[in-house]
Amino acid sequence: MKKLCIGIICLLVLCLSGCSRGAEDPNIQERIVLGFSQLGSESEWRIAASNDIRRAAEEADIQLIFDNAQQQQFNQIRAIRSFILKGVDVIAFSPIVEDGWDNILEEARVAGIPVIVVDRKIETAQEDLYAAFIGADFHGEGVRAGEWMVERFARAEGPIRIAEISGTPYSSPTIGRYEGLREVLRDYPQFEIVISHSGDFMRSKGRESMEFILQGTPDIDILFSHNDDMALGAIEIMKERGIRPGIDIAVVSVDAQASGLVALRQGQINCLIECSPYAGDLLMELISNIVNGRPFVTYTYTETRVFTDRDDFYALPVQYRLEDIIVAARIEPHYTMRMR
Ligand code: GYE
Repeated sequence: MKKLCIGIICLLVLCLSGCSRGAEDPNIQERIVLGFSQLGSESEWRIAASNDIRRAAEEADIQLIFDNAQQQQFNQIRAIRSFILKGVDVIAFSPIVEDGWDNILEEARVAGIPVIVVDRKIETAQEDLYAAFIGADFHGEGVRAGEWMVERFARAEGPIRIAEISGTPYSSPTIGRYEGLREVLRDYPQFEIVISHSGDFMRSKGRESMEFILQGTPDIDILFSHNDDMALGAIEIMKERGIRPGIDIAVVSVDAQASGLVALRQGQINCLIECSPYAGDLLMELISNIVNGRPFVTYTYTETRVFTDRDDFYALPVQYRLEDIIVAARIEPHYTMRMR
């Protein structure tokens, strides 16, 4: 009993001294608490993005409360509300669709919690409902896809028939990529977008979309897929039907994740527009600036490169580690030896 009492007293003393130290000494920073609402885990890109945020938070010593909304906007709203109730220092989220965020963001504002929009954009009449945005230029990605088509098919006789597998309806990457492509092709009437079907950014639905496209739309020259996963699903269907992806139908896709790069290497994808999921470090830096009252950049766009089947595979940027690509392609180890 005596030992227990001493133990409790020691614990109390420790607690009190810890609390007062933190409160009195301005040099001792409490850990920043970040509530992050991820929209789901639909694609290789998304998994890379979630992992990158976890890694970056740990390295920046930021406490992360991570929620996966499983592709449902109401789950995201519920998660953001729970972050507000917990009194986190900052909230970040990747919105599944563009609209419908005003009310919950107003709740965050009332609670005095800054919000950062990551990856996808939102549509709001009140831009000041969020502090900053980090993500890619989706419209620019669509433009680059169109530019590649124009260049590669420069000498082809029209009509050049394009099938599009788009991403999640009403999401900003879908809208941006859709519009960017059309903006370029407007000046080249020999290109015709003959069908556009949503595959929701998922491989399984990419398969379904391609099946649907092939059933009713003959003579496709180019497939434009809004992400790699759907392109890979579509490629499976093409092969099952005896169509050679990358030869009979040119394939252009966005993301340039490991399995996409493998398909590019294998000649099944002809052009990949990069969309980087690695925004974790930028996000943590932004958070630290915002929470500590330092100046910060309100709109940050990640870089976009274009990789084509005519590029040197070994000249890939450092973040695409050869090991990851090999794992994604399930290439036998002896093949690894021959690659370099
Ligand atoms: O292209 C796709 C993912 O929002 C940029 O979402 C992201 C997109 C990405 O599911 O693969």
